[in-house]
Amino acid sequence: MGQLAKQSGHKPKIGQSCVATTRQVIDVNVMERSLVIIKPDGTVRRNVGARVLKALMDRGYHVKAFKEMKVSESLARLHYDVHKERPFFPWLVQFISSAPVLAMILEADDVIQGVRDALGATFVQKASPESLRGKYGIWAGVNIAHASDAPETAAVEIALWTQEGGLTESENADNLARTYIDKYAKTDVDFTAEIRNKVKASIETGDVSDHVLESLETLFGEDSEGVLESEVRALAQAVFDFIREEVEKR
Ligand code: RTP
Ligand code: MG
Repeated sequence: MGQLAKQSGHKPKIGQSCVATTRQVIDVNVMERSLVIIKPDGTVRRNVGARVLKALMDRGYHVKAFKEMKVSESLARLHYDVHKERPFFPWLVQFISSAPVLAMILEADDVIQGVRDALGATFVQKASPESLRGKYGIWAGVNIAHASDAPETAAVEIALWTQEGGLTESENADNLARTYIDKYAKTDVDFTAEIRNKVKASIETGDVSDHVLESLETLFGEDSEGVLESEVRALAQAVFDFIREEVEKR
């Protein structure tokens, strides 16, 4: 928001101009921003994460901040505070903090709805096959990415991840994201179908043996350059715990 508009407390809509008392017209043509997180199931699988990032950048979004980071339990709890009464909240905190994520601020007109459209429906089995969750998501809420859902939540999330997550705006962020894509989107390694089949079959047959956990560790570890083994294991464990909860519900 323009400086004067900020000082006066007046909140013009995005794209409006604001007439100051001095009759000087201040441009408040600020572009919309969204906080986007490529979740651990995307980040650990390097080629998949890089392809999701590329698909978003190919839509013309500017990357204003970019950071690969581990999410602390406290940041996870604050980020998903809106869901704190839901039964899946403890699992969600475990999942998002299991292994590194890619946190970023994207900027463009209509970026909030645009990213959500690109991701597709929340639950992977309901996401259209062309959407990013439809292409790369694993199952249900193991769904590749988070994206802000409204300008107000975007502002709160950006402030939270800046203050508690150390996400900082930088002139270099767009370049960092492009370097990441160049580094990791080189291969065609994609075990989405294998991981999905494993999860689906385990839920359907009620198989929660150690063998399933070991397979998930192997599959998540196939393309995980630079990710610690303990982080790959923690991600596999989060997905395995999701399977166990689904089996218990049946
Ligand atoms: P996100 O916040 O991650 O962008 O996803 P969203 O807006 O599409 O969905 P939301 O309702 O905000 O849910 C946040 C995340 O919680 C997990 N979830 N699990 N087991 C369940 O019933 C359930 N419901 C939601 C998903 O990981 C979802 O992305
Ligand atoms: Mg949400």
